[in-house]
Amino acid sequence: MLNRISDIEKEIELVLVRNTEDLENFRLKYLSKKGIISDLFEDFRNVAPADKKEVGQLLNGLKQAALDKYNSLRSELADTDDSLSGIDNTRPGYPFATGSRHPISIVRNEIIDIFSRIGFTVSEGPEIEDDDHVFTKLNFAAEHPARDMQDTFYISRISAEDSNPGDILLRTHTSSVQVRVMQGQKPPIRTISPGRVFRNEAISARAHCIFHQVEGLYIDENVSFADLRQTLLFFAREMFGQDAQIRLRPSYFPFTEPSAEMDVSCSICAGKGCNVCKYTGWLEILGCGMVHPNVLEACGIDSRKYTGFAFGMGIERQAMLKYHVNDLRLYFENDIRFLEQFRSAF
Ligand code: 2NM
Repeated sequence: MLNRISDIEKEIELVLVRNTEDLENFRLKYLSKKGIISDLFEDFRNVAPADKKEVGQLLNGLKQAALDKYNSLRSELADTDDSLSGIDNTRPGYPFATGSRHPISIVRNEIIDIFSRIGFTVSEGPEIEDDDHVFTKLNFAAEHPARDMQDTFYISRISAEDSNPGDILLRTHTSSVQVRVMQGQKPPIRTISPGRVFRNEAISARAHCIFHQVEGLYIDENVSFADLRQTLLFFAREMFGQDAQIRLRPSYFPFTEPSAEMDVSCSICAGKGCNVCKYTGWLEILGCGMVHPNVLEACGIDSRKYTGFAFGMGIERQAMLKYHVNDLRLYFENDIRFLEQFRSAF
């Protein structure tokens, strides 16, 4: 009897099941009323009284081992067999809560995409810059008001005597990146530089001390104002629709001559006049001009051989026009109720 019990115990340990049928066969063979263990309990009556205690313990142990084995086989099967787990594996999954891109990123990517299609590369540069790349090489006069502490965040100011490379500051525009491109590359140059810029301004619905720009630069032989106009018309139509009209108004920037500001016909009222365009029918979208010969020369480009045009735009402003956002601060607060509204392929 003792040998029989230990043989069965070993046999049970080795049992494997592939499906519910195997599992049921295991139960019938060992644990049912007509099963092996029941039979052993029948035989137990004939065991000599002196041995009853020892055999009884072993027999109870065997029964418990068989029950444990049964339960563990059952739960193993439940992982793969739906009818045992109670889980419906054919049910569609819950959708993942995916995020959405920030509107500034969406619009930046869109601008990059438009200019990439006509041969512009993307260049990047440092946000912490020096006075030379942000102002001096861009034809800003020594006393230009933009250099003032009121407008620019200075990190360290170096005395005028050792002014090379000069003060360290946060760039106020990404033209500094284009200075670096002109210094490092020979024309033809066709590049845009998207990035963050910093200006010491009081925060309001219309101004922020950090914002995003895309500036563009095109330099080659015989580049004309007509090239500038046609390039920016292409941009305006890709960005605001094929019906968009543009107009250029004379303006002034230290780094371009002549300079202009560009308006696009209001896409909301189709030029009829609404509160977005303040009843003018036009929206101001960017500044531009022919690169000043002083800038070309300062960056090592021969201004008798080459000409070029440049332009700059604020991404926040483009996004405001595109999405009818009326307060700049929404872009920086990261309130998900605002951000969740921007679902896009970009
Ligand atoms: C603007 C308007 C006009 C500009 C100029 C240059 C550079 F580096 F080539 F001189 N980059 N960007 C530029 C010209 C920027 O922003 C309103």
